[in-house]
Amino acid sequence: METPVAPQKKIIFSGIQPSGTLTLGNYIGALRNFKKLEDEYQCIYCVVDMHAITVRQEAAALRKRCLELAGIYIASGLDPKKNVIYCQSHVSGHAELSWILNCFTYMGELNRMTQFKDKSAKHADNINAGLFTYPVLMASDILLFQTDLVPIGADQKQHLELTRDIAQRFNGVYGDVFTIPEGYFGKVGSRIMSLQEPTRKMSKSDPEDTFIALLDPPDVIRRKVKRAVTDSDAEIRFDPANKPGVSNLLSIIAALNDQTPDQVAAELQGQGYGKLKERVADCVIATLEPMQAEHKRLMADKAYLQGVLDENAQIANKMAMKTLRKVQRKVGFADRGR
Ligand code: ATP
Ligand code: LTN
Repeated sequence: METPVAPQKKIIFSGIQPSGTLTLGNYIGALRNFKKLEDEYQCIYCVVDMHAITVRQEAAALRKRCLELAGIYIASGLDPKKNVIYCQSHVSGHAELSWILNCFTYMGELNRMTQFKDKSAKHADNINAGLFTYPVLMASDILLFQTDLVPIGADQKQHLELTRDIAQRFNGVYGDVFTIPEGYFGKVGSRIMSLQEPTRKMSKSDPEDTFIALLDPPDVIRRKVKRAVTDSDAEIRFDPANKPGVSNLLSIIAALNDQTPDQVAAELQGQGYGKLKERVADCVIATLEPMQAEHKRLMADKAYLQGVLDENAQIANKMAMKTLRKVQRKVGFADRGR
């Protein structure tokens, strides 16, 4: 199994944390876009297990979820012969660059990160330094590969902007070392909301009934959608500020069918919320069922998945080392004898 890296192509990098079962938000906001970019770019997709431990994880469960997430990448249609799919902790360059970039990032910048504020509020008993410097590790992931484009959900925009600031600051001192990356956001669905609290984003580390998991069976999907919070005026209209629940459901259908939420609303004009929810469940199930079948097949062949991760980590490592060595030299670390 050989993953040919095409250096002449522009580079895409993105990562997902193995911090829980992936949600429909992760799929619509990130994963779904990965496949679209597969041919045009050299894509690198990472299982960011080092980011995941900023919140306490059970070791055996985390290990299992890393393999599971690699399986999800492949089951979503990404060809592991074209895309570099690997685990962050297998490439030491992430941690090494992160240390250097920590020294080029200001406390004030990190203090402004909304994800840090949200997560500190959620995990008040464990506000660790890793949670604080999480965005620097993310910047290192991206900059290590001279990434041109980063497909992410809207919640990661602030982290990407910080990445660009750090890169520009570093380049300002040492010359053109890093490529300045751009974000790639889907037109619809870059922020899928919680089914129970539609003013908050759907998140895999929230309670079960707030999200649809990519591996939920059809009856569970129907049940969760049926219980999704809407409103009491019974009009199907896309209006996120005043009708967050209904608008979220419209966005889900729109994203999965490549339509706009207004088009979907027009199609469902005059129908009740029961019909809307039925449409949501049908679309989600039709999208997820084939992926679930493929994922099940892959999970039965752990040796194959392990092989993909091992081989791709070597490729990623080679790519990462080029940037890392250059950065180390620029900042003045001692030369190596050989
Ligand atoms: P956690 O709850 O553990 O913080 P998460 O569900 O937010 O995790 P991540 O692994 O942090 O998921 O995110 C992976 C990718 O999915 C990122 O690009 C992120 O922007 C995107 N994403 C996450 N949640 C949503 C959402 N609700 N809508 C759209 N995109 C999302
Ligand atoms: N921080 C992201 C996950 C992530 C990532 C990255 C995304 C870590 N490293 C590099 C894009 C590029 C998150 O919490 N969703």
